Amino acid sequence: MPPPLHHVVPMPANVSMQSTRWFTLPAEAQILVEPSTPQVVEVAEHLAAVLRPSTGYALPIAAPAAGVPRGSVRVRLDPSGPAAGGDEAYTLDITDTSVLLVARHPSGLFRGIQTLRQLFPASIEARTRERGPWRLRLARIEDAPRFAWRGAMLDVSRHFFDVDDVKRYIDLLAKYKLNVLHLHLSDDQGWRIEIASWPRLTEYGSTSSVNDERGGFYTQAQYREIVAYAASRYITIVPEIDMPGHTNAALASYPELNCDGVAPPLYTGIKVGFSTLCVDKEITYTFVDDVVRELAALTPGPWIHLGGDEVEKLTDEQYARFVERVQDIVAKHGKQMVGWEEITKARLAPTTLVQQWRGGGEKATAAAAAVAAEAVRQGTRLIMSPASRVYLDMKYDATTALGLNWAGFVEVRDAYDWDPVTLYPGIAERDVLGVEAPLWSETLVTIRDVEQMAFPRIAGVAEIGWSPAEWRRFDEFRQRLALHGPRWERLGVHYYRSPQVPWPREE
Ligand code: TNX
Repeated sequence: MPPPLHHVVPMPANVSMQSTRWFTLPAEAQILVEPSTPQVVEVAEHLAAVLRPSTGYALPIAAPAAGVPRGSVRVRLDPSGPAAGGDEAYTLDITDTSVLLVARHPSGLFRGIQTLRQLFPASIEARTRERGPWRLRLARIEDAPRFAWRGAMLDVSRHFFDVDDVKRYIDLLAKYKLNVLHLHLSDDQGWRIEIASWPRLTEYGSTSSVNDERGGFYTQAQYREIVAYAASRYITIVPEIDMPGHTNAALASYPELNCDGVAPPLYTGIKVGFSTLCVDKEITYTFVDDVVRELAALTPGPWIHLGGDEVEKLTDEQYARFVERVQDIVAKHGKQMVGWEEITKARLAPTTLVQQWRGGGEKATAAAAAVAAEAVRQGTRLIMSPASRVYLDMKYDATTALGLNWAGFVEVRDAYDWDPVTLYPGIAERDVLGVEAPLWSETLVTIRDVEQMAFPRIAGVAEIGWSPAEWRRFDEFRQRLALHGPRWERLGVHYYRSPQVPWPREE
């Protein structure tokens, strides 16, 4: 029997008790932090920030005094708590008199408050005072993620999204317990991160975008701000500098990176595969070393993504040698490399991660399976992003205005109804580090466009990453998902009203 919690996405791993009785949040409720360390208080503040505007309650954050006042919400860090499930595991006990959230690590507390907010009525998400009553069904939830990497990728190169847009996306990802945001920071159409040792990358290479609609870049200070914002939501930023292909913006900025020493013009189209760094010149490796060194210094997370996709201008041998050299550069700067699946043509370190992206549906599945098998043979772990399942830039159906369709249409069911381990033969649970939903922005100009493509599909991807495979059924999921429509409306999220989901008319 699947856990019968009808609102929560992703579905919790284990709901060991559920009653028809209610806990009611009283107006004088407190949020008790145990202990009152800065990280626990920060999580409690996140919870208070959700609950205060809609309830109108003061919800002071306090250290527990003698006894637990009725109606308290207790947020407790307990390093001796259950070890199973890793740092993000938590338990949530809702009794008639209190709510108790326990985790070994603050990230578990943060994941737990996402569950708690979803257990309240949708109007809890409003930023205006709402009526209540603010009730929760009595329950005991023991929850932990299936996969360690539950990611989303945002392409800020084809069109640029500013710091506030990225923060908004981070907030939306956090609600669904995603824990990785991969930023695609460079491509043919624009370079988006300040690199002090190569200033023309942004002075010149950031000024273009697809159709010249939206260029720009992050200063290093702005990038740090994004990293810190994500970290406070227990989301790791994985920066990507795509190479050796997808580099026109860099090649246009520095003639010496080109084999013929001539800088091409900036590029505003959407074709792929035509550009490459000059892999036989030493300056190319000086360039990569500088970029990786600066990026590694700005990035606390363990990973640097170096792309590696869709290179048409090199032989396999040239390509493999390049990948092996840049893999060493990433290691030298203390990070682990991530690359798109093409990097399996090279000899990979066991710590390198391979992001599988082609196939997923009928098309090209044999080739995708072969790549996945090669990654496993080399002892590297996989991040699964099969295009015909989780490319959020694919149109939902023939009527979708935004997006592309080279991998087919991707409706809510397609994005949900597959499994990262069984999609291709010969892959075991331990070979898969997780799942990630890329959002390429050739056709997306505003954050509204991004939301329209991401929601609701990304909630399904989040569930694939978090919830036990054995309970997942699309027919049940779509009922639960439907209840998130009213939440997104409260939050001003532009989402696609898929005909596959039984959206409620009014709450
Ligand atoms: C393929 S996926 C690409 C991107 C495009 C995307 C559009 C991958 C590694 N490369 O360059 O933006 O398709 O869907």
